[in-house]
Amino acid sequence: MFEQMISAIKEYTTIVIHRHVRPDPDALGSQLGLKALIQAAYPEKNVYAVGEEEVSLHFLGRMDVITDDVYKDALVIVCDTANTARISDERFRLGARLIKFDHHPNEEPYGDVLCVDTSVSSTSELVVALAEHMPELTMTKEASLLLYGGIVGDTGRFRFRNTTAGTMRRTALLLETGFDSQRFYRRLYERSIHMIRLEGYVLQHFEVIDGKVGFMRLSAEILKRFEVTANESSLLVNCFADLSGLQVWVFFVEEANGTIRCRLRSQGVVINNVAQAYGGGGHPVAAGASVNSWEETEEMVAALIAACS
Ligand SMILES: [Mn+2]
Repeated sequence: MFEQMISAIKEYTTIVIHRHVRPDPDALGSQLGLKALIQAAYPEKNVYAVGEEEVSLHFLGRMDVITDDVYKDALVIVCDTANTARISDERFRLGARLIKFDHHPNEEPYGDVLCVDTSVSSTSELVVALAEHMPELTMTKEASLLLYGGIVGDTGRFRFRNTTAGTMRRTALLLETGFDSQRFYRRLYERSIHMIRLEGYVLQHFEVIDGKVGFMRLSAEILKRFEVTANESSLLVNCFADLSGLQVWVFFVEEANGTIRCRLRSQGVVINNVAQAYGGGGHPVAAGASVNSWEETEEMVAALIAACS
């Protein structure tokens, strides 16, 4: 399955690598890891990584800024992106040849060459598999950290079902380069003291009804006191999810414009219908809506209690 991709990498002098919008560690890890491997093997080639920047993941690497004419006679590889609508930087169409390189179900088979394998944990793992089939690509410390980051991200630190024996074997190849995995974890999980203090506050003050329905209300005043923005506080939505017996929970955050953002989560009970009743939506077990008053948040909690009974 890698043959066409391998010959394309050998053939083209200019290679532009894309990935999906709002990148996660796997999108950036596979994109920048693949770039590092190709560049190390072929110093004479021009290899670029493009797309919008994600500030919280800057430590993984930064994007290249290129002009449209670079795409002329270029090979374009799109990592970790199931459908064209999610590709960051729509110039991916300007190249001479397009490769889809991904691990998601192949819903939209775009491109001239499709290199899609749903059996791997992540696109970063797929990059390691590619390197196993292409002796020219020797694993480097730099690429290892990036690819390890992607695998860690998509497997939830080797906890999710997608972690296979193959994942562990390929991860071992990365660890053998001796890169600093501790430094990586430190950067990935480091947070400001404001966020840690706010988490302490949330853990002290969230409420639980019948042991099943949890909720937290964060007013603009509290956010101001802890010096955390409404957006940043959304990272705490799962901070009490492991509570024994908890079935559904909702995180209410007052935004700068006075509306209250409601983030609903569930261990299995369908809750997106509750979000829909307030003009929101989402997945069956992770949904969101916005309301205009704290009274409405009480109604929403009542609706969640009803959904659990
Ligand atoms: Mn992925």
